[in-house]
Amino acid sequence: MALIKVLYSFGGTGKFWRFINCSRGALIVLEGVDRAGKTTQCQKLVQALQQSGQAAEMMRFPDRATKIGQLISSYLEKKSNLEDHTVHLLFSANRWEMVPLIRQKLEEGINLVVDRYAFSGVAFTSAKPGFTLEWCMNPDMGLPKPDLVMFLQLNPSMAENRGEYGIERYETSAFQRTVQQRFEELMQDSSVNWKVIDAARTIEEVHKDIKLLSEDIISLAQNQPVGELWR
Ligand code: ADP
Ligand code: FDM
Ligand code: MG
Repeated sequence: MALIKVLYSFGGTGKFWRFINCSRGALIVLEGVDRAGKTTQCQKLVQALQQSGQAAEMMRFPDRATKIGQLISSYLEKKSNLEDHTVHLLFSANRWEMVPLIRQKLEEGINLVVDRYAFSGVAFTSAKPGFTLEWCMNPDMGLPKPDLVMFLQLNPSMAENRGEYGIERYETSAFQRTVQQRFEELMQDSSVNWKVIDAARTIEEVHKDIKLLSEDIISLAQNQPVGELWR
C-alpha cells in the first residue's frame, strides 16, 4: 500500500524509477538543409524510443507558438520584415526562452529530440552577406549543449527533387547551397558531437542509423552533466 502511494506521488513507475536511478535524458538534435528529412526522422525517432519504453518528446525550433515565435513565423511567411540582426537575435531568444523547460525535461529523464537548434540559427544568418560565423554564434553560447547532433546530409539538388520549395523566406536553391556550406564550416568544430548521416537513402534506412546512434548516446549521457554549447 505504501509503495502504491509513493508511486502515485511520482505520477507513475517511470518517474519513480528515474528518481531512484537519477539518470537524465539526452538532448538529441537533427540538423540539415530543407527537405533533408529532419521532421520525418524526429517524429520516427520519438515514436521508436517510446515504443522501446524510453521517455522521449519532440521539440522544434523555431517554436512558433510563443510570442517571439509568432514574430519569427510572420517574418518567415513574409508577412512582416525584420532587420537581419534583429531576427537572428529573436531566433536565439526563442531557444533561450525554452531553456528552463529543456532542463526540466532532461532532469526528469525525458530524452528530447529537437528539430533544428542553434546550428540552423548560425548557418542561415551567416548565409546572408556581412555576417561572420563568430557573430552569429555569440547569442547562443551557453545554451544546453546537445549530446548528439545528427546532420542529415543531402545534396541540395536531391533536396530539390523532394518537392517544390515552399513560399517561405530562405526557400530558394541558391540560399540553401550557401546554408549547406555554412553547416560544413560549423561541423569542423570538434567540441560538438556531430554525426553525419547519409540522408539520400530510404526513410527506414536513415531511421535505423539515427535510432542506433541515439540509443548509444542515451546510455552515455545518463550519468554526465549537461554541457554548455560553444563554451
Ligand atoms: P525537413 O524537415 O528536413 O525539411 P521533411 O521531413 O519535411 O524534411 O521531408 C521533406 C519531404 O521529403 C517530405 O515530403 C518527406 O515525406 C520526404 N522525405 C523525407 N525523407 C525522405 C527520404 N529518405 N526519401 C525520400 N523522401 C523523403
Ligand atoms: N531558421 C531556423 C533560422 O533562420 N534560424 C534559426 O535559428 C532556426 C532555428 O527558419 F528556413 C530558419 C530555417 C528555416 C526556417 O523552417 C524554419 P521549418 O520548416 O519550420 O524548420
Ligand atoms: Mg521540417
